[in-house]
Amino acid sequence: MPRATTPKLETTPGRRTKKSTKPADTAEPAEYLSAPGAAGETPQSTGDPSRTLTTQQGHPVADGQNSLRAGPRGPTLLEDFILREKIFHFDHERIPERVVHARGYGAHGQFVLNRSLARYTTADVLTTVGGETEVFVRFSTVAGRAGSFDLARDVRGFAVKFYTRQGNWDLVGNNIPVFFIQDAIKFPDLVHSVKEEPDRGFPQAQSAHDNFWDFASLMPEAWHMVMWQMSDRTIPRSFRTMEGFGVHSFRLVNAKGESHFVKFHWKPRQGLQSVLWNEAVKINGADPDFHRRDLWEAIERGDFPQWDLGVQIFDEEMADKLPFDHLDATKLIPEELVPVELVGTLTLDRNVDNFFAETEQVAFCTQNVPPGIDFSEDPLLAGRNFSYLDTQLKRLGSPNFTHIPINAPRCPIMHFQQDGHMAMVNPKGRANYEPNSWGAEGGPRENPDTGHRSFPAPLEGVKQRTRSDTFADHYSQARQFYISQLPIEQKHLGDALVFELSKVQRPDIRARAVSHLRNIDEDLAATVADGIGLPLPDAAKAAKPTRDLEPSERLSILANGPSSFKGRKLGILLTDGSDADLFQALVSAAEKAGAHVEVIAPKIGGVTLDKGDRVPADQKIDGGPSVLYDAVAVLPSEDGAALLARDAPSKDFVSDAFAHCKFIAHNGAAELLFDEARIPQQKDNGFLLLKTAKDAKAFISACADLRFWAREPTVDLDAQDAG
Ligand code: HDE
Repeated sequence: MPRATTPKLETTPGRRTKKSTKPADTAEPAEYLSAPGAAGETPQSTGDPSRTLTTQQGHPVADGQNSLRAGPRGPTLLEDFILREKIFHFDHERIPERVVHARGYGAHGQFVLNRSLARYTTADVLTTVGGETEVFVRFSTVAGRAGSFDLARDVRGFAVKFYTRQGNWDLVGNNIPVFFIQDAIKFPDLVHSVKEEPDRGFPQAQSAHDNFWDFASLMPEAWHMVMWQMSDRTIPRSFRTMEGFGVHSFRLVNAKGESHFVKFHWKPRQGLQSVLWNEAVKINGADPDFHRRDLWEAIERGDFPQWDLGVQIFDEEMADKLPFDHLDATKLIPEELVPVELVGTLTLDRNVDNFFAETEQVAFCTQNVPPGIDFSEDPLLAGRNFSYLDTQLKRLGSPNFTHIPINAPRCPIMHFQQDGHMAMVNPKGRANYEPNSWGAEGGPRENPDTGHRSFPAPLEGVKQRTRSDTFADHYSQARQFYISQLPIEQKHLGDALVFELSKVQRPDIRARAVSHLRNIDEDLAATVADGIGLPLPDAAKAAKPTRDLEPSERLSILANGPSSFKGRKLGILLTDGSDADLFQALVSAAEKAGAHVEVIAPKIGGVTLDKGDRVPADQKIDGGPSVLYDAVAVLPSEDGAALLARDAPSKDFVSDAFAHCKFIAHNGAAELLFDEARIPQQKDNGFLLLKTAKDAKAFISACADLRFWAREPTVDLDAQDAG
């Protein structure tokens, strides 16, 4: 009798901290060789009644391999309810993917408050110090479909659902603190322009096409965000190395009913880090799931990512003094003007049990705020508060989407709403209305002391369709962002604009885009015009002249990087006969620094080191290109190097690591491979020759800088042109 392979049906997902990546039961190949069902055999049967396969209605299934037929070669019978139920359910497996942010990845964790904000708010989640609040976080890209690749140049969503004791709080943010548009009425146009062009259905997950740049070049308000989008912020190394921002101003309301404005920030303890564009393009081919795999693996190995929640709190008086309108979502408040105070820590420590049930069905709504948190009059936020609830009905198909476990509040829920599709939790008792006179049996009542009260902001005005004059400075903060970047980051930003505009077919759109850059930075405009071979156009007409704001260090990625190699991945290329001592020294130095090591070898079965030890490989060379690693070590034996020097993927491995400014540890034998890959004989300081265990330690400490940027001007055509 063959061993069982039937998966166990779990109705309640259990909490797990550490999971094996191997299936619980692994079928022996021999099981698949026997023809299932021949002569009435039931090859998957276990004999264990508690593991019996059933239909959705609970009927035990005797044979799940063969449909009911009139004779072995006759027609299939309509009577086969097991077949029909299975196909019926399969036909309806998909729900509409999100219109934006379709591709995402989620994880569970907790938020712990370290500092009370009771002075400003009554929200329990922000006032109970030491209080632990369960959270679910979903990271996403915006433009691509659910099956697109992770390293698109795109904004990342950073949506957090806090299951607080006063109801769910959804902080639905991005990894960029500003947005493209000021008014919700432009959102469908923005999204249509960046998505696939409607006639041809491409390009997928890319802003590098005519429609996006046509729209952006006609929307001066978009150009602050365009600067962020063209920076390396949109090609993060990992979800773990991104900041998050609530973007809008919200209100905090305290027990006295006083209101302060607040902007929310997430600061990654892992430090900020991005990849290079040329690397991103290659990662998409090598591992389209690069970001989701990274998060999954980090959590599985217990390297739990953490972010600090920061708040910028300011009152109406301060708001009036700011040199721009905080209700305009295309503006940020520089941290030099209003400091970010860190008040709590988010830790992601549990992967999902089921991607669909949790990551796909999670329904964030910006309107979900507990008492003590309220909205500002940001016109974009008002539109969002309508849109998110509306879209959940379309996606999840029922107003009862809060009954789905991932969306259900963890605090008591008492109301008189009832019925509808898939109603799982219905009110008990006779009273389904209020007020009623059924006394204690009559269900819940409102509570003026603890219930949500909107801040009574005095409002007045003429009903009109208009944009405030205080929203009219479109370029000053775009310039501030650009001048806050380090030179290498400014170069990447210019390269990105040249890349994107070179994919635009209409020269007039390219020129109109560059006309905005002249209002941001003349050097940048000249570099980009030159990069796309265009005479410098006139500057775009500005609603308000650009002002010179002070640079802000917090806007740079490189100025806010990590201080160690912790949480990063080192790829070690080995062959048969590689030096066992050097390999061991490198592995222990990396692990001591909290880094993760993968072995890349000519065969997945692994290699035999010089002392006879067998080391299994994590990747075969062509499945583990160097773009998947933060730093690499190339340690072949003499014979192994001769072999690799003839192999194209091995040459790509080292030439890409070189071109992407990675730190490269190597032994003497690797020189042959470097020569064949045309790496200059004169090695820069990003190369470290490993001779002893001590050298391994020095290499890992050098890797804390993540990249050897001084190399970039020597390997990049655009930089050489500019120079
Ligand atoms: Fe969204 N946005 N958005 N958005 N957004 C959605 O909601 C919308 C905006 C953001 O992981 C949709 O459930 C409008 C800003 C994230 O499930 C939809 C406007 C910011 C996610 C929607 C905006 C965001 C969404 C699509 C302009 C950063 C993914 C499916 C008024 C602060 C959440 C869904 C997740 C998702 C509408 C602008 C972030 C259609 C109308 C600004 C992170 O409702």
